[in-house]
Amino acid sequence: MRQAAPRCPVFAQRRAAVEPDERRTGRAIWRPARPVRKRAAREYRIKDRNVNTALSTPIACEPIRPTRIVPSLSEDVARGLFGAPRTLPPKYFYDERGSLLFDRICDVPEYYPTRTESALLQRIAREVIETARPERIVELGSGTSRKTRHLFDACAELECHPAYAPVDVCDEVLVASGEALSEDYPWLDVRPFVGDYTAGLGNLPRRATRDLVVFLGGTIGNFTREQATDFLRELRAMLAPGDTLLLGADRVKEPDVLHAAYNDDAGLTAEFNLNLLRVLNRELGADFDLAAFEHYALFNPLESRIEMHLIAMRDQTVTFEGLHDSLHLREGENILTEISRKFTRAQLESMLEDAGLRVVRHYESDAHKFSLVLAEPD
Ligand code: AVJ
Repeated sequence: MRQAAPRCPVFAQRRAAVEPDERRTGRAIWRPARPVRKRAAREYRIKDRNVNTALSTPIACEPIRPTRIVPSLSEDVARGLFGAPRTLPPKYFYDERGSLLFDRICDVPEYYPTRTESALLQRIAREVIETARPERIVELGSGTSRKTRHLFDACAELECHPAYAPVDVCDEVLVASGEALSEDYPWLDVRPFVGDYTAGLGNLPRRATRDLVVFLGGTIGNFTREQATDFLRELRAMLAPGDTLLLGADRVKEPDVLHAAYNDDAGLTAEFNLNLLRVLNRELGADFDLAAFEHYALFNPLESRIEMHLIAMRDQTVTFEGLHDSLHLREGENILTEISRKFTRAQLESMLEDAGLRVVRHYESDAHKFSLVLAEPD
């Protein structure tokens, strides 16, 4: 049966307030496909097709115990927002509203990564499954598992029937997409884990199975070089001989293309960025005035990364119910809310090799826009 607790561990509360921010721009930037009410999590699966809830298999999420202490939101704020440079971890974007916004970003014409990776995955899925021959597919940051369906399609064709262990911070999304997957792939045994995978990799239950671990979307680019290496080493440590890793990563390309992808005309990325302040207002009783900030994303060629900022448009003081200090921001000050690193083929391979992972196959999309690398423990 569905478990009562825990819900989204990152967010104590959730709000399904998905409304266009008309005030800032004078026009509706975006709208949900249909009204999002209490059952907003259902939207994830209804989005693609209609399924009969009554017939769906109940999905339970198993919490993963963190292997190390994860800072709370107020600790991250105290350290990141009050320090220099001002910064916050990008995981806080993904409350329910932020997850829905990200889903919509994936559909804007300028945001190429999701589309490109999905097409590439579709093309190579059979070969990946034939090579990895997985008994279990573990997916880190599975979200709605939309792209992963290409792997399941290939599994079905090849009559290879692995179990599926998606890992995500949001239990609603895991349950909703797990139910939809169980209906579409009746052979698929879906066993979700809920928790922060950057803190709990070591506690993912091991099984005597041949695992294919997938980490898609280019999220590895959100980590600094040091964080990425630490993370991949930890990942390497959980792989046994015979296991494989499929890693998706975005590639360096013309700055114009990168710039457009993080500055879409519809303003969704701006909304997504500003959503972070809504999260702080809600979770920490802060009083950020969203109209006093502007989204600013640029490609920094020296670091080969997109940097996403929120810029204060005027001097201001922000108070937090949950914190003693007030935050004083000057006009023009910036908060770094996300980095998204873009790799060369060689950088990607040496990053994996430094972590003790041998590249088995390096797949590239057309025009080398995006990479999917299949690797194994060396
Ligand atoms: C989901 C982390 C891969 O870095 O491109 C999209 C998030 N940020 N637009 C990315 C994101 C702004 C995305 N990842």
